[in-house]
Amino acid sequence: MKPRGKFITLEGPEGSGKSTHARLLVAQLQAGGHSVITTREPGGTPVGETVRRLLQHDAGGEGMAAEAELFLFMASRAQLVRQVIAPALADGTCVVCDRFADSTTAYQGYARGCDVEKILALNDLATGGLTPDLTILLDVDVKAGFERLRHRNLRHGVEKDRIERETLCFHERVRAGYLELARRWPQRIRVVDAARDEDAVQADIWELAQHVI
Ligand code: T5A
Repeated sequence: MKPRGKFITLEGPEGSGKSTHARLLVAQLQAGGHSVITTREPGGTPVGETVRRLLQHDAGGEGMAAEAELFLFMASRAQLVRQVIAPALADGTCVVCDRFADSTTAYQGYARGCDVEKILALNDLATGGLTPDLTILLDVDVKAGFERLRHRNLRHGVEKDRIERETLCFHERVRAGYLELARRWPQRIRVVDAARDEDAVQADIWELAQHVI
């Protein structure tokens, strides 16, 4: 039987560089001869991508109750784990995921105000108990992250989505919530200073990844 693949997640506030560094990490793993796939949350499956549209840009998502939002993220996650992540890991493939369960605890828990301990229990149900081997928390000042997003969105001609439009205070609570999670699970969640240039950030990520693969 093949050894189980490793599961690495990237987390952090808006514009911290998760997608950029997920791509770079996958390229490094592939160059090292590892079998690896990448996916994202919300999304990564037909169910998840449909949920993503409702959560982010679809006018039908405006005015959504906090609990409805919470369960939509959980629904996307439950499908992604069963359809994509668990089968890949069982096949010996590494999985790099752009956001996972900690996002819900940070955004819907610490920032939105849903009960954090209940969210942890719901995450356990949605993931079937699957926990990442390593979570990279890309920590960046909220305003600096939004400045990066502004430039990126201008280049691509896209508007802020529903959650990006939340207040600065909301996003400060997201960042503080993530740092609280890193204090709670210091072995799994490793904080990387994402205010630095891409090469410096990626070097730290690669060093951390090598400890688990
Ligand atoms: N959400 C998600 C919840 O509320 N609950 C949940 O449970 C989950 C799963 C998802 C939204 O959903 C919320 C959180 C989010 O609001 P999304 O579109 O997937 O939204 O976007 P995010 O995951 O938030 O990603 P962002 O769009 O914020 O950006 P990234 O991926 O963090 O950043 P990236 O890589 O696109 O980089 C942004 C720009 O910065 C540059 C890049 O080139 C790019 O232009 N950059 C750097 N510049 C300088 N130095 C560096 N080190 C840089 N790294 C990247």
